[in-house]
Amino acid sequence: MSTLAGCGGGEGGSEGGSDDGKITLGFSQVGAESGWRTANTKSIQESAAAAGIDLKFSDAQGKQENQITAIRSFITQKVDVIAFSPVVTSGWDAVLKEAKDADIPVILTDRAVDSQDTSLYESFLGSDFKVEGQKAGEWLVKEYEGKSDPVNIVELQGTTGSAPALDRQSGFAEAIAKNPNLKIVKTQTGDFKRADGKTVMETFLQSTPDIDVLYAHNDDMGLGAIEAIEAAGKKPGTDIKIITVDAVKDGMTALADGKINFIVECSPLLGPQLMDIAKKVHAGETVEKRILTEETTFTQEQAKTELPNRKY
Ligand code: GYE
Repeated sequence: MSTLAGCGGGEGGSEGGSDDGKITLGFSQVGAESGWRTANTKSIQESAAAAGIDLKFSDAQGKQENQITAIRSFITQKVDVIAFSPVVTSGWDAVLKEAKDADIPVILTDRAVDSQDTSLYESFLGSDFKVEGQKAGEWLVKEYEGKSDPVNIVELQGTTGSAPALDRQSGFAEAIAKNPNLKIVKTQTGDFKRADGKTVMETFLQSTPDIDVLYAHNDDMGLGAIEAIEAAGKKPGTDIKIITVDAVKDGMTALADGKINFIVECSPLLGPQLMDIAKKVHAGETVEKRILTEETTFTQEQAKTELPNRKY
């Protein structure tokens, strides 16, 4: 495996990678914004090694332009397969067309693109973020069933324009529409980062004294918000109910400790399936256009049981 920093770089290994018989996979990762992402990177790197795939890994540090540069560099290096987790949904058509013209199959991992031409990629492996948002909203609808007081919800959104932020927002909004007492009073991005979750929650707490519920699009932002809530002298999980998405170890610990109330799982362990798909597309086999990962949800009680087994 070779690691390309930042903008992709051009070093590393054999041209095309096929002279040693190994498949070369160029992978452009979003960055290292969350515990989920760290676990996802580890899964991809370990599974590539286990599958005997030569991985060229590039960290885009949260920037689309870095991902485009990395993909172009993979094309120039004539890798066998390109995979990437698109930071935002839009703006990929040109570079995907370049990969197609170079006859290099592309696999979308974790996040979707909004390209109309679906022949620009072979497969899309990852979660259904809309369903995740719905599960979060459905839990809340149940929680407030039969109660008539208004419920003030604040929302910490993921990276603006990213598939998980768009879909977790719309899925949640759809689900809570069943109870008109449930109202989102503030919504703002925290970029999927713990530090941003904390600062945005601080401003929410200052402007809105009567927050009942926080819905955070990932555990990290929820964990940052917990710090802000505690600093404001309130009890997370009790004074303010908290719902998050991901179920990484730190999130599950806060859930078991009663600081989070409900977590919707989103699995970062996409590596083994990705390597499998890469081998198949390289061999010219047809693969499913959409491959969904299986996920569950966790209550505080379930988190206590699950925590000792949690791998990430
Ligand atoms: O939920 C968040 C990460 O795209 C599913 O990105 C992924 C999201 C994940 O930063 O923690």
